[in-house]
Amino acid sequence: THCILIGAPVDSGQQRPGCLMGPAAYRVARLADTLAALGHSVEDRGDLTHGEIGAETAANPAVHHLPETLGWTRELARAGREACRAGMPIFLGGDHSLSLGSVAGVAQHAAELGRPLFVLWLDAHSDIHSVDTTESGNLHGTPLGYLAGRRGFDAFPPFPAPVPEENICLFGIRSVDPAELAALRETDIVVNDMRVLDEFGFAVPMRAFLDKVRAAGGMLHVSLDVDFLDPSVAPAVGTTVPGGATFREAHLVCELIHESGLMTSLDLVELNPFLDERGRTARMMVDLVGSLMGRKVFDRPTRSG
Ligand code: DIR
Ligand code: MN
Ligand code: MN
Ligand code: MN
Repeated sequence: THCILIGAPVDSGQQRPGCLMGPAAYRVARLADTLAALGHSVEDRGDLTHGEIGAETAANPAVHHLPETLGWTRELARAGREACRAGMPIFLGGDHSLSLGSVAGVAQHAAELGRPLFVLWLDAHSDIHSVDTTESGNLHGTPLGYLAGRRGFDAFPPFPAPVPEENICLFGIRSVDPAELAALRETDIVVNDMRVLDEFGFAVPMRAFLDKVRAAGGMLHVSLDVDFLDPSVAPAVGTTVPGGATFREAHLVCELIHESGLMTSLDLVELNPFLDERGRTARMMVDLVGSLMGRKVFDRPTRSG
């Protein structure tokens, strides 16, 4: 695979400074070498900036940094679409508001190819607020609402090709705000919350989703939020939630995704290296990318299909 690294030092989607150091931390943690060692070619396109920004405001007074977020969304959509034509974009965040743009670019590309896009959201949170419903005003809580084409995004460019609800899978969630719960209840989004994963394990629901993507001939965008992981293995994130995926569960999920051969783009988001000890979480994330891209951590035989 030709992997295209796109640094997105986005810090405007939440209020704890530090995510802007994420792309640098992934580079220091040897992401490119890890991919190259697995036989992939790697092209690092450096870091984006949010470009020129306006003075847009939102009706919801809680919302902050809207112009910056719009700037990032435009730049990421452009860069993402361009990268999709040349290989597999890996977006190095940056907080999760970067997915407003990364998925817009990927969706535009999929639409041009006439292929259905599927989105796998590995996260503690459901991120399905809109600009109107967010209580924190942190726009990192809104990308799923945008890419699903939901209302409440008048300030944003119309999403190029909204992802059908049944093509979206939430995986690992355990923190959902009331407005998000209401939103999820009116959609056909597949919700594999922690209760489901406790009961059925990680592999069964993951295989079910991947089978659906394969059957549809779909492209698969994976959005990996650091807080999908349990804080004990990935402490460097602003919004830790107890009860997340363990080291082994996370690697299992990544290996299953790799074995499916379906992933066509990837976001790595919410890493805040300033909260870490010696880059531990960055190294954990790079290790997971290794599993996503073909490394067998436990050297288990590959099960096909
Ligand atoms: C919360 C937290 N639902 C909010 N969201 C986070 O502020 O909207 N997403 N942390 O990753
Ligand atoms: Mn700022
Ligand atoms: Mn998130
Ligand atoms: Mn999260």
